[in-house]
Amino acid sequence: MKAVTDVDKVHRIRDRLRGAQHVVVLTGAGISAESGVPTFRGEGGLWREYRAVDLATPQAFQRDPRLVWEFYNWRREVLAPLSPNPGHEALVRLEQRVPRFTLITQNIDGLHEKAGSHNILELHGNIWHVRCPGCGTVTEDRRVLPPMPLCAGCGQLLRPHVVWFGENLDPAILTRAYEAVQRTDFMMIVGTSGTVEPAASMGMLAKRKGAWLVEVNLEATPHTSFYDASILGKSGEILPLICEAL
Ligand code: BV8
Ligand code: ZN
Repeated sequence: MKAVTDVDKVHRIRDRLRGAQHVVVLTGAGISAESGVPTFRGEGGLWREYRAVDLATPQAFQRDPRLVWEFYNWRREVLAPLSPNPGHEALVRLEQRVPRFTLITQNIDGLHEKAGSHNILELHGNIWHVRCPGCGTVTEDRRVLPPMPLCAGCGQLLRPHVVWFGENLDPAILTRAYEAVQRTDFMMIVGTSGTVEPAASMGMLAKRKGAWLVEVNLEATPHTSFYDASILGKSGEILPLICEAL
């Protein structure tokens, strides 16, 4: 069992959670790690000799769309058989037990939806969705895609419907995320290294607006010292402890 201090911390967090009116949870790649999904900056962040961040850009797609599609098709293949873990499932229960709940995720793996969460804001898109730059259509397509998938409508090369580095987030989704972050009275930040903007600054924005902040991560992050509580450990173990007996 975790050190006594962590048990006290869990109780303290639970007490806060009981009185919360609008809970916001922000998740990153760490919450999916126990499902077998490689994180972005951990050892899993590598594919062949490439760093994920170097392939997740419009420039990389412009330069070598076949390589970028190979990268995303590999990730879809890795993700397809994977299931949500107890961390995802604990957030589904939490959503049912608090007056208002908003789940903001940086993940594109679709595991929160697969677990049964409802009010999800996918800041960086979804790897199971493809978009045609020509006719703008976005479709969900879970099939194994060809090396260079083309739009059935206009024949243009499709792209993954995800937000690449240097691209703007969907304004509607970002607006809803900021509305939730500025209204929340309890925000939990789970499994993110806090390095990618604009998600990385959302915790501090909530804090400035008076929310109570807790971080769940294997390690400290650049923002840990500003939050009200931090529990170090696996989200698949800690979230069920926090969310049970509410
Ligand atoms: C934007 C989709 C306006 C794709 C992703 C210079 C030029 C251009 C832009 C910038 C620039 N400088 C800064 C920027 C802004 C840039 C940015 O922040 N760059 C960073 C790298 C410095 N941001 C953007 O470009 C964003 N757009 O700002 O638009 C704009 C426009 C033009 C110019 C300027 C600004 C768009 C960012 C979205 C990028 N797309 N994903 C894809 O996935 O293929 S981001 C990608 O990183 C994933 O979504 C991932 O979720 C996300 C963040 O990483 P984390 O989730 O935190 O994952 P990470 O591996 O880092 O950490 C995992 C954590 O979990 C660790 O802390 C670990 O300890 C913990 N953990 C592990 N296991 C567990 C665990 N915790 C608990 N339990 C466990 N079991
Ligand atoms: Zn098209």
